[in-house]
Amino acid sequence: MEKIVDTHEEIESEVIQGLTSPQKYIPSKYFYDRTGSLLFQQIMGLPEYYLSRAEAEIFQNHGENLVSLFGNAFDIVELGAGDGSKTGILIEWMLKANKDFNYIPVDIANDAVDQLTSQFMEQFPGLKVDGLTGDYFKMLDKLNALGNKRKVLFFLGSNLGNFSMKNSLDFLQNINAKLVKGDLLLLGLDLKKHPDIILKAYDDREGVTKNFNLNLLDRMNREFGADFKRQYFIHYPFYNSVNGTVCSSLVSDRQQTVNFKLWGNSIHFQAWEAIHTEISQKYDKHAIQYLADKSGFRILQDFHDSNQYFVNTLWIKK
Ligand code: AVI
Repeated sequence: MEKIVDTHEEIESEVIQGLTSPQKYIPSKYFYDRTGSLLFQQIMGLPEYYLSRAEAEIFQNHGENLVSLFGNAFDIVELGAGDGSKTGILIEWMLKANKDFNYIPVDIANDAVDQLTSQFMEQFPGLKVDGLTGDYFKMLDKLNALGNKRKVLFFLGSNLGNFSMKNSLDFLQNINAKLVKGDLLLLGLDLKKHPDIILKAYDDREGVTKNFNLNLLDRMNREFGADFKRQYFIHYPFYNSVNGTVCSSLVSDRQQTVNFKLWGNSIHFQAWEAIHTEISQKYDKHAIQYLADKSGFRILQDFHDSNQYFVNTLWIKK
């Protein structure tokens, strides 16, 4: 398994840059240390977090039809594979249909890739799994080395939604540039729906999402010797129904100074100043068509769950 992980210095400089900018932020990819990945797995099972269930339902009900569009021989590259629970459903459909394929999971979380690789090798004997750990952008460069079978890229779970619209477009164009005509991209995207349903998915009753957000501060304490006090920060997600964006932040409930021992510097917070931590974009069909058009893909087919909460959209490189 190949690993191209961010170095401690890279993480530190990105975090410092974020916390010293006029509007403080921490990039959302830093959610996924060991604790954060476990918390995200818990989020996926929450009653309010409908996204994972909707996507699993799509794969159960439409998986046979969906994998029939992949052809007979291909490599599956899954970006942000996580715990692979939904992908397993598609793998079953592909094995049932006797497809000739390798599975290459890519994730920023090292543990997730290790665990997924051993889990899938046990669950699907004979399946060829070859995991990669690292930042998606760095990993895209590895695609060319995979050989000349058709590539089918998976980017599921509305992971694209954690990028701004501009970064999403850059990312999709970047993917497109690494593929050849006829390669496929399967995206899982969360759709616009009643704003209350969306907001609850990011503000669950048990407080797991709150812990997931606050774990960013614990991570700073663990890795950079910072002294964030999580009880002085409020988990604050809100949904903007105009642009379809859930914006999550941590709001300082008082004036305070946080010291970073390893970095030898401090960050000052005014009362009610926030750290922006994540956006989770919700889409409609016009936005999806726009992204496909602008990044050099054609939409082959869309698959929805019975509530029309979520879409798996299969694109082909033009
Ligand atoms: C991974 N990603 C698609 C999740 C989302 O819905 O934006 C991360 C998440 N953040 C809070 N809850 C889940």
